[in-house]
Amino acid sequence: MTIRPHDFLAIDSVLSEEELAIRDVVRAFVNDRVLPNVSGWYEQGVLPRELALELGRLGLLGMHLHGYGLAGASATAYGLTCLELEAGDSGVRSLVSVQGSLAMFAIHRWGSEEQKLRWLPELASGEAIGCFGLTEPDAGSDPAALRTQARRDGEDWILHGQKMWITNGSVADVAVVWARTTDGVRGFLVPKGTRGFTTQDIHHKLSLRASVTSELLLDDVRLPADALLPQATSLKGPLSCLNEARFGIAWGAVGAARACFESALAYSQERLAFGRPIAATQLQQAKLAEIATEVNRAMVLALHLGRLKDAGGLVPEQVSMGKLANVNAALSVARTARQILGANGITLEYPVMRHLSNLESVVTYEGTADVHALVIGGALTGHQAFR
Ligand code: TGC
Ligand code: FAD
Repeated sequence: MTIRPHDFLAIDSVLSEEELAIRDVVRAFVNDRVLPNVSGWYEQGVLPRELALELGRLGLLGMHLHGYGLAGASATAYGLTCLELEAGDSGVRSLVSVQGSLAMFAIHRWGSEEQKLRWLPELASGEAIGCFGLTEPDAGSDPAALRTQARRDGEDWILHGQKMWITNGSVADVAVVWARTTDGVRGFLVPKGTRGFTTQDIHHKLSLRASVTSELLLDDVRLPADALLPQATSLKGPLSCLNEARFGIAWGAVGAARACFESALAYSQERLAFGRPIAATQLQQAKLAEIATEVNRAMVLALHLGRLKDAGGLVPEQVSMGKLANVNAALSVARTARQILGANGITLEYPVMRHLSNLESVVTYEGTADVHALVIGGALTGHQAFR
């Protein structure tokens, strides 16, 4: 067997035909639809809404969930999808993560039958967009400190508070909002246009620019009794959803890293310095060897988590290890790749700086690197060090 630079550890040989087929469909979509446009979207700070419809047509929204017309794909197939989407841009993977793993998963796992029938098919098709409101201005890593309140008024609920940094916020047709009640943290489905519910986009971002990020403002929003997600009765509700999205990020980060590696490898062959390709120098080869190793190691880890999840044996602490390790690896790959590209590496002509910049959001959202280190530390020592 000969070495293939783009698949050094021959990972393709351990993927099933179905997994490879799904991977190839998503890769083709990213090549045709995302890569030719993403630098423009990034510069303008937009992500076209119709992308959700196209992703829906491919069956990628909520693809790992069962029933309600959803694909019921394996966790590994979902992971490969996140990888390929994030090789395009973290913002595109975020759209799919938030839709499928946060909004749809919350409804699928914790919703009533009526809520599932009302929202899941529309969200799967991309005709409706969902968002997930957990973080607040004063409660990020510590969602137990959230202040948004839900109080009863007869049969109705009244929601009051503010959510911050919410992906898809202003474009969402339904927001999953987590709020404090006298019975603990509960989840509510808030449709767009509900009186008292407004959104405001967060501008001037230098990271994840091809993604909508918003504030949600809830000013005594009146909701009927059936807006409550009946099965989620504590913080475990939203945290279980995060677990799903973090799994996708552990894979997605490999895609961002791979794109940076491939860009640096190609550039190193073309760029001449001192009369020869920089790829022929020992220093650049050492860098290429280091980042290729990181990409492959991250892939092996992601695949292992996928196989564990498909076998029903993945626990949140293992997901934390995957998210921590693979996002840190991707950041390191992106930084090294950017240096290989020299001055060209700081422009949008190449994908590397865009990925590097995106990864600063990815390392922060869905639990910061510190939070995941503390989750792992707690599992190792038996001592919780958060509080
Ligand atoms: P703690 O007492 O540990 O847990 C409360 C209850 O939740 C359960 N639990 C989990 N269940 C499933 N998956 C997980 N990962 C879970 N973590 C905890 C736990 O078993 C317990 O259940 P029960 O039955 O005993 O009540 O809670 P804590 O308040 O001490 O907090 C622990 C900590 C710090 C790990 C947690 O708060 C945390 O994960 N903080 C980080 C917050 C975070 O990640 N926010 C992300 C917001 S969404 C987002 O960023 C979207 S980005 C867009 C994109 O994905 O693209
Ligand atoms: P803080 O919690 O204030 O942390 C600040 C620093 O302190 C970090 O370095 C952190 O690691 C550290 N720290 C905190 N606690 C400890 C501790 N106990 N010990 C040591 N260090 C600690 N949220 C949503 O709910 N939905 C979304 O869709 C969503 N999308 C996002 C999109 C983007 C682009 C971004 C950037 C964020 C998004 N978020 C979303 C919010 C994200 O989940 C939070 O930013 C993240 O959880 C961290 O919270 P924070 O920013 O308030 O940081």
